Amino acid sequence: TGELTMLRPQDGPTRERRSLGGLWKFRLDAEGAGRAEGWWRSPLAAAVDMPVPASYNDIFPDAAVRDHVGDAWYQTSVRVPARWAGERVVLRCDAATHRATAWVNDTKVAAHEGGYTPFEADVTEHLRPGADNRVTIVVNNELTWESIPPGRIEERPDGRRVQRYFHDFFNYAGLHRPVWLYTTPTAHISDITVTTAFEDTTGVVGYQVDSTGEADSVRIALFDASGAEVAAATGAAGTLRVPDVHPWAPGDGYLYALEATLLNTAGDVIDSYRQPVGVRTVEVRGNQFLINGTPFYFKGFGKHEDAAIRGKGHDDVLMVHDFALLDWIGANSFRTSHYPYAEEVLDYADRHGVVVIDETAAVGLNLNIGGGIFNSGERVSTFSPDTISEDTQRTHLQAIRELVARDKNHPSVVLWSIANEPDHVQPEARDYFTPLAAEARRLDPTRPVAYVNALLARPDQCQVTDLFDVVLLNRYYGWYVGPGDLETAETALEAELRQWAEQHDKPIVITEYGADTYPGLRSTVPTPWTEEYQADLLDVYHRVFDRIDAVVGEQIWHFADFATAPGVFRVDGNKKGIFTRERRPKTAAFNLRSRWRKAD
Ligand code: GCB
Repeated sequence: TGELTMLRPQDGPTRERRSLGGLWKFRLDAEGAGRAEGWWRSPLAAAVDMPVPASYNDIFPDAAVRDHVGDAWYQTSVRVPARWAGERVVLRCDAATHRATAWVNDTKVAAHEGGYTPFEADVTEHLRPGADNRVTIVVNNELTWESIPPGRIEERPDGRRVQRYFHDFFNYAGLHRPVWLYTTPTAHISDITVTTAFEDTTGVVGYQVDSTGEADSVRIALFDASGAEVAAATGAAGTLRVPDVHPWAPGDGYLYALEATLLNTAGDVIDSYRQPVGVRTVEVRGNQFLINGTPFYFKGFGKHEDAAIRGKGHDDVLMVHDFALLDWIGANSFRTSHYPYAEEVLDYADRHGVVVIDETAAVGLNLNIGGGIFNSGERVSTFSPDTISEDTQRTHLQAIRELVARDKNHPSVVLWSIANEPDHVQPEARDYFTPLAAEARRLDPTRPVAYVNALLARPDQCQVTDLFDVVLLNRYYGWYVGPGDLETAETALEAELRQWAEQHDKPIVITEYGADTYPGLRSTVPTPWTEEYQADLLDVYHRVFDRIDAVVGEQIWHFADFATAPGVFRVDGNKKGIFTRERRPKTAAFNLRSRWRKAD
């Protein structure tokens, strides 16, 4: 089909995985010598140990590592079982931020742009089963006008290169997610696409299985959560019907398993893959957001993949804990602000019935936030051949394609967010976003598409809202606008939301609102940065939301405190968390818990 295929590696009767997690050799290469000298050809010299997965930035007490700009080399040596000979072997990297090139032994096998989606390469010809093999990955963290997210590199008089960017989280880099070697048979299943619907109480599961190589037929079986077969079919594409289906629903992460089996003419199994399936529908109707035909109200947070020491490295410990906190506080959803999260996170959301707004890494496409570029007061045109251009748009388009290809089968994902707070006031924004919105819809006609609107654009100023299905708003009345004055915040917020509701017949989700809060700072009178101020500000917003029908969701900024680039607006990072970076609750957490856990 020419589309991207991103089936996750899995173990099974015909497949085997090997995680390459652990300590790799690591070396920074600010001068870019390694590419010229061919560092992949031999054991990496002058290397230190680096854990994978993790960001490399905070592992050492060393500003040169933390603030490094340029290439960083990772290398490991791996032996895989001799029985892998004859199988197709694939190297897969779940994320390398922001781009990478990979070699197996002396051969370059892959290059990929984009820090939060996977890439892989067939390495059958280059990997010697049973012998020692070198796997080398060079990761580059530079952000430019062509990358998503964008950025620019400044040179200091002493020749140092400094990375600047237009988004509010630290530019962590490295191998953030697992790296795998895995096998498939030569003829194998390359992709599966599932769509779901209902006819009364019957679930209708549409499927398409793509495969490569010689195979005679495809057999499909659908199992319920107890392992009982509930439907079966033959053929690479078709429809399964499940009487008395158990729907996937918020709070009820019920999953079926669709097993696809490739068979040869003799009826032998060639390949087999199990795809989890949640049967649910998503629909925008007027100003309502419906899941399974029932109005849904989003309660939750914008999050980050962020923690002390490991940075953006995926960690099951933190993941399970974060989901436990979401449950404790009564949240039913989150947004993957501001990039696609690890697939482990979406799997977990699927299994636990947590609803996800899935976002690309297109953040910071606005050069006029915060008083112009880097608070210089200088007004710049966001969209121009020298800034956000057709080249940026091309990278952005690819980011959307990879997001949808990777996440299309997750029932938890109910909405695509293709950008956070881009410039949507300049008329060029329309030309920029029209093809992007169209491509997202073409790739996935089953989910609504949105972008996140920043506080600078009122409904009559925004150039792009009508291109999208849902209005997502980030608002900071009482914080960036009128800090300390919650009375004005309440009136201004309500007036603006009413304006949105009148001008667009679409559901509105407030995807950001909040206040920086230094834990332990208390006050009897409204004082920004105190725990009371954060709690009071949220109460004000909630009163307003409850008065406006079109508001169908509240996602607070932010779940937990997180690291940012240094700046006078930040105290060792962004402190808008309801939890600290160590996941301790601030005062507002208890207010939220009583609001969100009370019966609807
Ligand atoms: C925003 C951005 C988010 C920032 C937040 C803030 O509008 O979307 O990335 O962290 O504001 O705290 O300033």
